Amino acid sequence: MPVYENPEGEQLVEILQRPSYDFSKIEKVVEPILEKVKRGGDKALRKLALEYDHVELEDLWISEEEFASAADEVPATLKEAIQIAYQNVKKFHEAQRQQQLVMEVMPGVVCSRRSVPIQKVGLYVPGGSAPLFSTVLMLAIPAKIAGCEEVIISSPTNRLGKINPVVLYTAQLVGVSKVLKLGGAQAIAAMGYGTASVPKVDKIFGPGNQYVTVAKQMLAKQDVAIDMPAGPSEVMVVVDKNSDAVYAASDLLAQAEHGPDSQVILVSTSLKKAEEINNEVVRQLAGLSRKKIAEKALSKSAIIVVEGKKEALKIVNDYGPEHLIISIEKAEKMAEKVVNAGSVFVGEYTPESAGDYASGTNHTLPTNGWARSFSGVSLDSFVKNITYQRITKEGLLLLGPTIERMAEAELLDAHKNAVTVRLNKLREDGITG
Ligand code: HSO
Ligand code: ZN
Repeated sequence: MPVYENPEGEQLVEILQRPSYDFSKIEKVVEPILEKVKRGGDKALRKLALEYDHVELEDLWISEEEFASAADEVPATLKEAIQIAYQNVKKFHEAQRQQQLVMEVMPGVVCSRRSVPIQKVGLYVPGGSAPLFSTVLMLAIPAKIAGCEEVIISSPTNRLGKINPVVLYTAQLVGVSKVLKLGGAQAIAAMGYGTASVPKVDKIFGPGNQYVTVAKQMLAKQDVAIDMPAGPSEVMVVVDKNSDAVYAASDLLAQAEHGPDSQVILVSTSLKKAEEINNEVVRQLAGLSRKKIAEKALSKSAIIVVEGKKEALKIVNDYGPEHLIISIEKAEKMAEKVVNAGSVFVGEYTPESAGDYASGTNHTLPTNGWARSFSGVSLDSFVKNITYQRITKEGLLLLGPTIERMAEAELLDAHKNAVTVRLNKLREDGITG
């Protein structure tokens, strides 16, 4: 990894620059797929599955038998691990429930706020080189806790029309029984537009390749919500002269193995430690099964050496990483001052992998600098808050004149009138508050 010592100004901006993509080519591929599904429904979905995934789908949905046999294919030790992760993620997300807010703002003016589940959600779970069954936990658990009425999962099959059994086992564990055998942009289109057999959902969640990402973005411009804008996964690791080089290198590589465009940045307050970690990365890389992928990601990553903690923190907050690992002495102190990051891993014994799988936090996080304004997926992502108000006669007598004055100043007569007609009636009836 290239090492930069105390970079400033334009050089620093350049180092921290994320890759920019020209999605116009992908849009040209995705647009007709969306159109075909919109018009052709289930028939189009079958045709697209044959064309793109080389699979003949009789039924678009996983059957009960397929579910049952999937569980038999998962080793008991993996089942146990998934169950522990399930419990932790469930505990942490259940605690995110919000109390209903009811407040008498003025005498006779009661406002309240109630959180209500988004009724229909579609969760995309990628297949491909590494089927991320952990994503089923991260999306379906909060959906279930929120009480979404319809929760569907879509995941691509192999050429035999089979979805990874661990994905199916996890779906079953979480209580999702509707799993679509679809991948790519057509899966997103199916859930976004709805077909004869696929319900149209209100919000689509989940990671995916560039086709999936673009399809989500295109649908978001129509009448479907999406979880957040997506970009390649990122980690920033902060170390000092006493940090453990083996641990830091392992964290950098855990991120790098995700994909060739993964963003990996080490920020060190010590040049010596930075060099030690750099050598350690090379040593550990040699033994990885996804060495080629990690190598590509590392070639575009960076090591930034800074004067001290203050400078390191500034870089963290300027960059706004999806994952931030603080592996320095008194890590909590720096953690408190972080204002831009998706999820923070505090201390040497807190690898990102813990949050990716099993500690309880969600792993669907904002990338590409969106951590400045977006939160990761949580229970909140699956609910919306409806506000209510109820005003009594006395309340309107009290607040009415304020509303009338404001409406008049905005030159909106009808608004004013909606209050005036009521106040007149109350006065007529001799009600004066
Ligand atoms: N680091 C990924 C999540 C993940 N890692 C799933 C392994 N499996 C994005 O936060
Ligand atoms: Zn990961």
